[in-house]
Amino acid sequence: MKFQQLKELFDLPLFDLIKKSREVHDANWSDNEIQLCTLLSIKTGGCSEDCSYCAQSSRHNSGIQVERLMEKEEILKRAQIAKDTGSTRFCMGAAWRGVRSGTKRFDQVVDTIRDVSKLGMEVCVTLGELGPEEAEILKEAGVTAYNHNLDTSREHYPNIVTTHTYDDRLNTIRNAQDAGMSICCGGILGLGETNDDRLKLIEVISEFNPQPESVPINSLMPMPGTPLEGSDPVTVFDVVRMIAIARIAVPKAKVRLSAGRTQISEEGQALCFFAGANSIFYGDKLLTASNPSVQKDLKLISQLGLSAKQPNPNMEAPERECDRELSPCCAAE
Ligand code: SAM
Ligand code: DTB
Ligand code: SF4
Repeated sequence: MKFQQLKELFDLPLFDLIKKSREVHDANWSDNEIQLCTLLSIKTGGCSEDCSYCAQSSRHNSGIQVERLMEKEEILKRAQIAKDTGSTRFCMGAAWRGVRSGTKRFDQVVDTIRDVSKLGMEVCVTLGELGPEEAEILKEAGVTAYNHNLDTSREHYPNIVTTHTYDDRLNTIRNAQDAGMSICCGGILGLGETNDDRLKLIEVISEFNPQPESVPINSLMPMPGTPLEGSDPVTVFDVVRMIAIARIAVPKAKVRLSAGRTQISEEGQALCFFAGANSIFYGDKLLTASNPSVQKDLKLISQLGLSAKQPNPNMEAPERECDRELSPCCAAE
């Protein structure tokens, strides 16, 4: 969707915006289900990149313990626990700039993915930059979706990260899509961005072809020792508005109410679900930061008369729409 259309929606009174997003939600998601995704940091800290929100950058003194790549057996144990507690997606994150085929650590991750994918959950990974070859290998190993966030607008991005560019992020997304993986791509609120930056992010994401399979909406969790530790908190209404806009712009995506839920009341989260969120990170830890407990989330879902989504291990990436002007995917035919 174009920026101007998004802006018109954004400028509506909140209830009018939610009315529209709810209509889109009901037309596409009549099931009242919430997807539960468990995150695991399989390689924590020591990252070369300087993302100013992130506790895992080696450039900040966040005080987190740097850890080596977790062994496959430990990851499999954690994945099984996630499945047993009702998660249908297991997301493994690594604090790396990216991965290269032929390296020991990439082979180890690929071997782990092969086994995790046999457990019957959707498998998501977020490992940083990918080339075409790495993307093919990950797809073949059983990755359902690749998470790679754009986080904010192209214009604001250099104020937040200087060690890689927006185009680097877009190239990775394209490589993952070309290899046939679904894309999970969203952003963070609270990076000092303007409302226009938020809308520009949604404009870019909604114009992917195919559109992303999921759109995580994170609120900055200000991590001690990072440049953004003293940032103003994001309000729940900012989150609701962003979710509603994402729901309208990317109707078939799971819109994930992501980092920052510990700061949102249950009533606030209910409003986020009403506005179009239908997925959460589930489990008391995100990557390094905290998240509501499993018991609390299950109780909230039940109190709202919603239910946890059932597994869908065979999910395939959506087809790319053929648009010769936008994407020359079939120009050679
Ligand atoms: N290194 C990989 C990358 O950058 O894509 C994967 C891990 S990275 C931690 C994944 C995402 O977590 C970031 O793109 C950002 O959206 C989110 N994130 C990281 N730190 C956060 C924080 N303090 N608050 C909210 N979201 C955060
Ligand atoms: C996403 O959009 N949010 C998740 C996941 N994708 C990898 C990560 C949130 C990280 C929150 C801060 C932390 O735990 O360090
Ligand atoms: Fe590294 Fe990813 Fe954190 Fe950036 S967001 S510092 S790339 S782990």
